Amino acid sequence: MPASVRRLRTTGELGRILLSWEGEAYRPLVDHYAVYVSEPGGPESLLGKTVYATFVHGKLGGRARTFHYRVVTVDAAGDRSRPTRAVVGTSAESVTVSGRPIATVGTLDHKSLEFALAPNLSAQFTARFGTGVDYTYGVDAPGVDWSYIHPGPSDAWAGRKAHRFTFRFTVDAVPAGEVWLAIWLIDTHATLPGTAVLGLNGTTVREVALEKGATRGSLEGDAALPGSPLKPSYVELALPKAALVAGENVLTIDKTSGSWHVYDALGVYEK
Ligand SMILES: [Ca+2]
Repeated sequence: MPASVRRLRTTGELGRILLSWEGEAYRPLVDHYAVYVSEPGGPESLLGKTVYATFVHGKLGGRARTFHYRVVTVDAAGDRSRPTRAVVGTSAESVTVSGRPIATVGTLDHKSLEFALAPNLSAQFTARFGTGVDYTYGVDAPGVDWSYIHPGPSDAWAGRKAHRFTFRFTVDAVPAGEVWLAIWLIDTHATLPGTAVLGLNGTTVREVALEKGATRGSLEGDAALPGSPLKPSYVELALPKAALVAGENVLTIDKTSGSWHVYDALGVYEK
């Protein structure tokens, strides 16, 4: 019987729980690790198999969710170890759940389908959005005025330049609480996810390095489908209150390096 893995650990992040463990890969020769999952009090099922000592339980959505995990080692002969003791993991709660929406575009559903040109008409981007996206909350429509795909300077099909997406929203007064930005993506380029510079009313907020995706979101728009290869990722951060104004606020997203990313939704929230 192969040995059970040791030190199974979980790390809760936004929309996902990371698992890692230590195992002896060669004594005996391990074929794969089988990861089992259950919700508290619920039945256990096979979550996935991996040859690595890490596993990502993803696409969990914005709510904080708790799961129990156990790992079984399966060797080359097909023999199975005893399962590890169950380890608990909890994903982080999104500001899209804990906060009050001020202005949003799109729906948080792991799909790009509500946006213009979705799911695969990137070839029309230059004709439709060659000067970038300029979207006013409450006036414009996601299916017409917000492109599903945001190209970067590495994209020959979009002119090899930095493209700006502008999101305008109006508040009667600067909110009392913290104001957060949430950008949910269904996918990015696998090797060149690139960086985006976020700005608010002309002030640079931050440069964000996007996570590597699967290079499929330019062609298909539903990461919620079972077995979808898409790799969603999330950016959530506090906006500087001093840069906010009563009246119209102008948020800008400049894709300054790398290739494209594809949106699931974007929003500004009071936390
Ligand atoms: Ca969506």
